[in-house]
Amino acid sequence: MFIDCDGIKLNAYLDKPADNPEKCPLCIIIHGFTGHSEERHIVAVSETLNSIGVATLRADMYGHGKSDGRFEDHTLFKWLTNILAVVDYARSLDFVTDIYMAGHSQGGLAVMLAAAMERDRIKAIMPLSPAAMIPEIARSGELLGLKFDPENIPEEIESWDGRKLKGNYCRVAQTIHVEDAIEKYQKPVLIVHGDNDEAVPYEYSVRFSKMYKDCELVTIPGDNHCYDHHLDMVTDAVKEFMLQQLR
Ligand code: FER
Repeated sequence: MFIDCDGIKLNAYLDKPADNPEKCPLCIIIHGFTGHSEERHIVAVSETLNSIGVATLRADMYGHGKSDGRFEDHTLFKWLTNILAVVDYARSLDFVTDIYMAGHSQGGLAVMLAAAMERDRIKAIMPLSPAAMIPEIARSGELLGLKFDPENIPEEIESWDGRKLKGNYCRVAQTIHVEDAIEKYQKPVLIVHGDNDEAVPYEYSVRFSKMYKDCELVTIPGDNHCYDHHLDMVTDAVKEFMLQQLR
């Protein structure tokens, strides 16, 4: 299934709870940088939500998974425009009651930013190991562990997997102020983060979680960026938080 975003086709997966209720809430789920909607941790979160009566809408973002666009051309602005289109699509579905959002890493950051824009429509959010430090490190002249002059942005940055990322990614990231988005979104937030994360340091979630008005931080002890050790603890945290919201 595809969701149109101004002529860009976004590959998406809509999954309803097994008993196929007439009406139910829906949670949008967004993958991370270089990721996609069929990753193990994304599917696990989706299946957990389906098991407690919540439909899910997993969408591949611009330049990722089976969506249109080239990886090297993706920016946070494009992802945010994508998420606005995904929310509009979710709102157009007759069976949907309340809408929630979850996102992993760069998808977690994108969800934090989009939730501020859609604060009247999104009932709660779950940023998982959110890469919320990207804008500030981009301003200081660092991305993907590579250092550069923040006033003379390189044409290209090489990603972990050897793929190139254009400088526009950095130009966009430098303009974003996560603190403003955090202040704007005053509804419930669950942040989940492994304290041995090799890609996004856990300490950022300690800091950002304190800035939200209503945020719970669940720490996954010893776990890494994609929860290779305790994915069950991640899905338990998601389940418990969502059951609280549904009460
Ligand atoms: C970075 C650190 C983490 C970065 C991106 C990420 C583009 C995103 C990780 C993810 O989404 O899994 O420096 O720069």
